[in-house]
Parts: sequence; C-alpha cells; structure tokens
Amino acid sequence: MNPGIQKVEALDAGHFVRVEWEDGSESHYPCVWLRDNCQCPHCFLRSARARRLVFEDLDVNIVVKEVALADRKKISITWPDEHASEYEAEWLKKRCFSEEARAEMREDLFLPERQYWGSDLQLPEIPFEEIMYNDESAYKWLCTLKKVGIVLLTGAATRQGELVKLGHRIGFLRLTFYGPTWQVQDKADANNVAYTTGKLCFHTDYPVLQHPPGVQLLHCIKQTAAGGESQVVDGFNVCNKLKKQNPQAYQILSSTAVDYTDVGVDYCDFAVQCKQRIIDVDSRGQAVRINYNNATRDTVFDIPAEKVRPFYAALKEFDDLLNSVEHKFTYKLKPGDIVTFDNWRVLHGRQSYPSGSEVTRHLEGAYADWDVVMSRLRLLRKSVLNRD
Ligand code: OGA
Ligand code: NM2
Ligand code: ZN
Ligand code: ZN
Repeated sequence: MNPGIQKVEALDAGHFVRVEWEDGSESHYPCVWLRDNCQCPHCFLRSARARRLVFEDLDVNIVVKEVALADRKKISITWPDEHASEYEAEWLKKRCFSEEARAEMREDLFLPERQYWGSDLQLPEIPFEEIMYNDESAYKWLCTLKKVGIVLLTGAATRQGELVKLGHRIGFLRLTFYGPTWQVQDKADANNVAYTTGKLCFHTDYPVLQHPPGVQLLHCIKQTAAGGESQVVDGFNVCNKLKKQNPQAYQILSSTAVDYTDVGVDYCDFAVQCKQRIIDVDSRGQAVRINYNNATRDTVFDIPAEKVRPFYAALKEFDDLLNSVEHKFTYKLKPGDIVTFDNWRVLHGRQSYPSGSEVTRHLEGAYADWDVVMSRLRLLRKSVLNRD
C-alpha cells in the first residue's frame, strides 16, 4: 500500500536527509528532528510512546555521519557519536514535512472540517440507545458533533442519571461549580438566570471560566406545554458574516477583553472572575471560540471610557446577526431528548415559560471537555475502521 523507499541521501552538509519514494515523490527531513525522534529504547519509551531523550542532550546543530537504506521499508542513520537510529518508511511517510502531508495529518488528528448552517439546519438525530451500545453510531455522533456542532440524541429515559451514563461512554464529564450534572428548572432564589422561567437570549455557557466547557449536554426530562422552546445559532457562521459585513466590529469583538463574573453557592461556594474576548480567533483571524453570556457579563468593564460605546455598537451588530431569521434555528425538546452541542461554537437560548407552584419543565445538564470527546472519537475511529 504505502510506497517503499527508492533512495536515501544526506543533503545540506548533513543537516537534511532526502528520501526518494518508489512512486517518484520525495521528502526532506531535518537531521535535528530525526535525532530528536530516534525510536531506539534508549531515546524512546515504547510503553508510554514518549520521548526519553532529554532536551539538554540534543545537539541542535547535529549532522548525520552516515545514512543508508536498510531495506525498502527502513533507513538507518549513524550519528557523529556512533549512536544508531532506524526509521521505518511508513513512520517517515506520515511525518513528511510537505505542506500537503502536514495538512493531511492535521485533518486526521483534529478533524477541522466545518459544515456551516443557518435556519436551514437539518438537526442530526441518533437514538440514544444506538450510541450507547454501537461503536459505529457513537463514532458517527462525535464526528457530526465536531463537524456540524450539534446532534440530538433521542429516546433516553425520562429520569435523572442518563447524562452520567453518557459521560461514562465518552470518558468523564467536566465538574464545575454547578455540580457534576445540574438541574435546569425554576428555583427559588436562583443562583443563575438559567434557573428561572425567563427567556435566555443566545449565549455560550460559562465564559466566566478561563477554559469554558467545550461540549454541552442537555437532557429533557420534563417539558412545559406553553413556551420553553429552544433556539440555536451557528456562531462560527455568524462570525464569518460579521467579518465580511463589518470588519471593524469583528476586530473590536475579537480584541476587547470583557469581564465576566459569577458569585454564589452551588456545588460549593464560588467567586469566579475572568476576562474573555467575545470572539476568540486563531492566528489567521478565524473564530475558534465564542465566549458570550450576557447574564454573567460583569458590570465592571475594564476598558477606557471612550472605547465603551464602540464596543456596545459592535456587540449589537453581532447580536443582531445571531438573532436574524436566516441564522437561527428553533425547536422544542421532548422528554427523552438529549441535545449535545459544541459550546465553543453554537450559541443557544430558550423562550420563557409560565411560572407556577409546580415544576413544569426540567432539563438535566452536563459538560464535557473537547479533549475528552476528541480522544474518544479517535479511539472509536480506530476500532470502527480497524486501524491506527
Ligand atoms: C442553560 C440553558 C436552556 C434551556 O441552562 O444554560 O441554556 O432550554 N438552558 O433551559
Ligand atoms: N448553568 C446552566 O454561563 C453560565 O452561567 C451558564 C450555567 C447554571 C450550569 C449557565
Ligand atoms: Zn536512540
Ligand atoms: Zn446555557
């Protein structure tokens, strides 16, 4: 399947090794990287798949003394101190430094592909039972969660505890000050606006945490007859629109540090403070995380007075786009539904509903970190596709 090696040679006074593949293509490997990644038992701990070599012992100006083709599936290198290293063709091919090879590896490891949506969203649905007992379904669930940002799991039992089971399916849930899981219902002396019957405008959960939860799970146990509808919007899609429509507003929202605050008692007492940009961007200016909850945005605003009004104007532009009919998608959770979504990307809200003496609406919620979810996705892919 993978091409063997045709030829190997040192280049650039021994600073590079050039590999010529049987299909005619070639790869160049910097020698400092090759030495750093020697796979021998002295340099690499196989059981941990981790480097044993300490950085102090690495000569960053190292050159090869000798390089040879061991066979078509392996090269061997002798270093100036006579240390010997071997590298397998398949291992080298995967780690080729060409732009295309690196992009392929990147996609494989991080699944960066996004499918943007608006009011036309076809909410992906999978039965809860299926993802619990079938690896292929679980893999499909997590891939869709990554690509689209939202998946509805249907047919769960209408009692508390289903999210804990789902947490075990992934690995573990993210504990926060609101507890391992939390109950969204109307509460006396609510310690959060979510625990009232009021409308929740579009928000991401928990921007007051330095590392906000990546994934949110909301399990509908009881649903009110009137009101309580859910709304979601693709924050990354809206960011792309804002960037085009009003680059200055985008610039302000992706650079201004906004203060968030959350003080109270729940799982334990808390006094949390954080500064977040509403839109976090990567080095290319692409949105990678939305941090926006109007309820917990602090009254303290640590920016110069003259920058305040331009900030509000920029936030208004963003909020208007979130709420525009072409972008938002409305649905109503049914008992037994579990909505799972990317809390860094998808903003969510709910309509208000009548208050009364009885609990007419009850959701159980929980968070998971993207690290844990992506780890499970990679392991499921390996077992489903039977590869590594
Ligand atoms: C929340 C929330 C949505 C709902 O608890 O943060 O957004 O439908 N709840 O009640
Ligand atoms: N709840 C739902 O940012 C937030 O306060 C989100 C968190 C209370 C766990 C709400
Ligand atoms: Zn070694
Ligand atoms: Zn929320």
